[in-house]
Amino acid sequence: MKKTGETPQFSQPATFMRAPLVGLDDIKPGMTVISGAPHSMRDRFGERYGPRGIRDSSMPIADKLRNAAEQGVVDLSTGKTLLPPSETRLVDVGDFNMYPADVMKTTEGIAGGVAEVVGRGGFSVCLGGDHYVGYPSCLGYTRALREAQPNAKVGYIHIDGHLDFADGYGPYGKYMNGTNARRISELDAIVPSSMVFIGIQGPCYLDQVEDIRRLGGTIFTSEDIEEMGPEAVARRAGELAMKGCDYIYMSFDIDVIDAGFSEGTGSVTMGAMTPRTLFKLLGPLSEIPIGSMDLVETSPPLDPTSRTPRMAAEALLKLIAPKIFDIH
Ligand SMILES: [Mn+2]
Repeated sequence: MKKTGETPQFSQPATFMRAPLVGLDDIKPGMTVISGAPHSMRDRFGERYGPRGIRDSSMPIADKLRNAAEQGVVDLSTGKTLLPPSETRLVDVGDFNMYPADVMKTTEGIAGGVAEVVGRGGFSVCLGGDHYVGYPSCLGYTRALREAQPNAKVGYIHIDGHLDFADGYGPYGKYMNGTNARRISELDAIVPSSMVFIGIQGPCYLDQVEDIRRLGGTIFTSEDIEEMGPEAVARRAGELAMKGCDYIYMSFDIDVIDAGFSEGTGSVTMGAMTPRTLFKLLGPLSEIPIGSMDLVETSPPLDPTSRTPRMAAEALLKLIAPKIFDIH
């Protein structure tokens, strides 16, 4: 983002979009704050390398923008020009404390870190890690929010190939990457009837579908997106998630994209959304009042082409562009 001198993309420590690496005390209200939660417990493994991989894959994008910074870049589909602002609105605080053999301690590491970011007025973007990370990230967000506004209500948007609404999962128990949305539904600030699931693909566990419907939540499958169009789904999801709520928390699992495009993820989906459709969905979603978010399940070791972390970086940039660029 900032001009960092003449360095090629493989040079210098990787931060997201070459954002300055800062401490928590440097966060100013309105900043977009990238953090990492390199946690993974099962499946094909490797999601713990997600934060590092996404940061790495964002470097060539940052350099492309840096080289164009004088005049900015233009999005020909919208006619809008993106210009990096004179003072950066994007920072990277590195990774939160992880305890690979103690999931509850890791939970507090992430929740405590996100609460610090949000408490200082930052828009928190926590990079996973497997999808369990979504729960502690949302826990930290609602904790800090409720400290400032004790009655704040939060809706939830879950972009994912899967529902992740199990109460427990075999030997992994209640705190793993299949129970995260359920744990979020139990938080005081969350309004379960304002939980919206987008991009669900393939067979789902019947009890999870029934539980979500019983609570009043909404599910848009990848087929719904094809039929209704991604823009319409995004707008409807924004309305549903804001119903009776002040803000939205967003949890974004990269496995919402078809495995043909991004195989580097723990639980692949076949016949799912294309990147083009996803980007059309993210445009309108970038304009709704999301309070904080996570981006999870990127597993760089499973993708020798690095397409998956690159996809994650580009998708995230699409979502946060209105916050970090001057748009004309
Ligand atoms: Mn998931």
